[in-house]
Amino acid sequence: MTFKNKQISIIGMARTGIAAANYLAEQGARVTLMDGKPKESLTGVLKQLNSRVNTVFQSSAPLPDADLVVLSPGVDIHSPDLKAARKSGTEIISELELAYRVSGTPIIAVTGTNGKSTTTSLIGHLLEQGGKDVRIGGNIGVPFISQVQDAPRDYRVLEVSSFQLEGTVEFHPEISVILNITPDHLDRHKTIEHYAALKEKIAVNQTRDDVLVLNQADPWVRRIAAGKPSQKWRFSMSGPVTRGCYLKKDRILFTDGEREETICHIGDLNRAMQYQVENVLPAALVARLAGIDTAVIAKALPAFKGLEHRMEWVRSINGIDFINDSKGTNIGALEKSLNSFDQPIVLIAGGQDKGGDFQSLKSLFKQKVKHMVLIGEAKSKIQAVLNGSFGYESVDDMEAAVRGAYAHAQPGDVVLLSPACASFDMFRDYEDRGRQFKGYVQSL
Ligand code: UMA
Repeated sequence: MTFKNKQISIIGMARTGIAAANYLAEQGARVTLMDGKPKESLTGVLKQLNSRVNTVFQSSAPLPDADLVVLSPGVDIHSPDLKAARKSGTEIISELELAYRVSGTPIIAVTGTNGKSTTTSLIGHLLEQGGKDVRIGGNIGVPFISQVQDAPRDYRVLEVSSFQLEGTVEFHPEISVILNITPDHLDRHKTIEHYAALKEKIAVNQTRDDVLVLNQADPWVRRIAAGKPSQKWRFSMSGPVTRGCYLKKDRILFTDGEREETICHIGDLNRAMQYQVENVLPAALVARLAGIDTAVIAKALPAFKGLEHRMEWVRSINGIDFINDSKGTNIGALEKSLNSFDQPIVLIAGGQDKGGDFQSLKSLFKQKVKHMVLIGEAKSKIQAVLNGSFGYESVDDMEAAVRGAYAHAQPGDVVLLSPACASFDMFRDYEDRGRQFKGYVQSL
């Protein structure tokens, strides 16, 4: 694929747009990078750009004579700004598609509503421990296009989001993993059907030579897999699979349909990962399918400590465990987190509402949560659901949330920050929220 002298418009002047612009400029394309924001709020960007990249501010509309338009994940492919380009027949693709077209190395791609980053990182870790040469990238924070000139010998392991899949055409992983599909990003995708259809794009170009790893328990994932020609391998937390990885009491097992192997026991895993076995199963399965021996996987798993802000154990005080799950920004994430504990939970939740249906969690709250501390703009929405059915309080900042939660916890309880909401109403981002939580917990 040659980009020399092609007129290419790239929308979104952040991590992805910068990396795509620099790559294409190096390939000899005539690149224009644009952003809806004013220049004053993007001054840091200019220093990072190849001098041949032209910039346009306060506009997300591609140039009228563009040969190709490349979108950052944050740009909606249905934006009115793209109408003219679409009408004139100009190709519009995501950065994921662009990078795929020039990459060449076999791809393992992971999508799903929750657990993508952890599973992607764990697959990378297991493959590396098994002696494979891999690069980890994508939605996890490293734009794929920034890695294409550094080709690993064996695999690229990519986390891919619905935003990135929206603009794919030929994207074709050798191994695709779909973890789960529950409502998220409906402010952009509108319906769960449309959201699921975008997740499905991870598997649509796969052939019978490729592998699709899927969650046996998830109805949306099962629906996507039906009728696909790829080789299906399954994982399950509840009951055996014909071939794949599953949990039997406290053992993680692999079966190829004929022989069964014990990979490890849950107790062998790092504490944070014991709450995230649902991500360990697909990661171990992918590693096995990539040719890593069970003994190597068993040895490598305990060393993986999980990701910051994802069921991260912070500290124990008087037998009360404090867990930071700030990366849990939707209802599905909170549901999984609550279900990970047998102990009573004091829950800190709330923030910027993403249209989640808290009503669906009401019975789980009653079953698992002894007290709730509500923060952020979604407070009143959650209060309306709780409707006085059990104890809760409303606070204005993280320090008060941590103190309020601690005051209601007893030895043997868990204090869990799992907001089920975005963070932007009170914090810079979910990382800032998680770090503030950890800071106040450490100062108790
Ligand atoms: N912009 C426009 N016009 C628009 C929309 C946005 O100009 O119509 C501009 C904004 O003004 C801003 C820029 O686009 O300056 C932002 O682009 P971006 O949001 O794509 O930001 P990046 O830094 O490139 O980050 C993206 C992913 N962001 C999103 O999906 C929103 C990052 O995922 C990803 O890590 C990164 O690429 C590298 O691949 C973040 C995320 O929240 C973590 N992802 C969602 C999730 O995980 O749930 C999908």
